[in-house]
Amino acid sequence: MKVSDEVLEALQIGKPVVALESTIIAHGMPYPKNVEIALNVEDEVRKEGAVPATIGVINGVIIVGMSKDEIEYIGKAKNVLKLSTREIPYCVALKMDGATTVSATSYIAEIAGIEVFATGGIGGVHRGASDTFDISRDLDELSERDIIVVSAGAKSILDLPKTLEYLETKGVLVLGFGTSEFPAFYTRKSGLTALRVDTPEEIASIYGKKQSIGIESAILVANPIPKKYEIPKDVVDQWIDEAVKESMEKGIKGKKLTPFLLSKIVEISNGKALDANIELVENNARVAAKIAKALHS
Ligand code: PSU
Ligand code: MN
Repeated sequence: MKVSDEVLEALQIGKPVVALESTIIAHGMPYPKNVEIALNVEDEVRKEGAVPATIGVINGVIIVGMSKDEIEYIGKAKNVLKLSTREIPYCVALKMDGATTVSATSYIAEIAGIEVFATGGIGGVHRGASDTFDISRDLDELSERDIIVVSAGAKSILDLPKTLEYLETKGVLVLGFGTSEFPAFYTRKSGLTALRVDTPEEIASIYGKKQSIGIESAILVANPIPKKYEIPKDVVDQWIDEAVKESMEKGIKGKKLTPFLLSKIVEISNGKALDANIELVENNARVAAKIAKALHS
């Protein structure tokens, strides 16, 4: 594992660090916008006084704190594996390139000693999971990692009620940042609930208590997209229903399903979904940096 000098130094002197994933770069958004966004997200973390650590695998080396060139490479390269935790050893042993999902990023971040991780949306229980068994590794991984993950909730490409039930079963605490409603990515509304918190300090305090009580699962901070960038729920529902319908018609399954749906939604929305995605990821990065700072104060 290669930890960048900047991240290593920050961890050693107790400066706040925020982990960032690379699947969002390699499989979540189109090139070259993906690279531009990844670098902007890092800037947002820095502006808040924390150090970004984008995580991924290049030529079999796990990198914590990718450089600009490495981010450009992973955003552009073909044949980048989409890594959930179980595929990390395959990618490393065969010296391949890999982008880390929420599960793999959480695993590597915990080993590196990073406590806060910002992403866009987490994986979850897919619609139709009672037939397909398609439940993202993200959820089980979160139940085993001692980390705070900030996301804008989850997209309704998933079955959101089942996703929240599964998180409860697995013992993952779900906090709503400034809201008692679990947000649904492009839209602040889902009709589902989360426990409300209002400040990064409250989240830091809950994390500290969780550790001293000895509970080892993650805390999922659901941070709604800022109101001015929100897309009305009925509009989002139409895009997603259309994308899900096409995935079923084409028989898209397994690892390919989430990337297919993400790119389909961008296409159907004429890029509006991508603009909203950028805003919410940056917003999550800022909140994650604030939480990381609160942990160190
Ligand atoms: N959901 C999104 N955006 C994403 C992902 C999910 O709205 O970029 C990515 C994340 O990296 C997440 C992964 O960890 O997809 C989940 O993939 P799967 O459903 O195959 O487990
Ligand atoms: Mn899956």
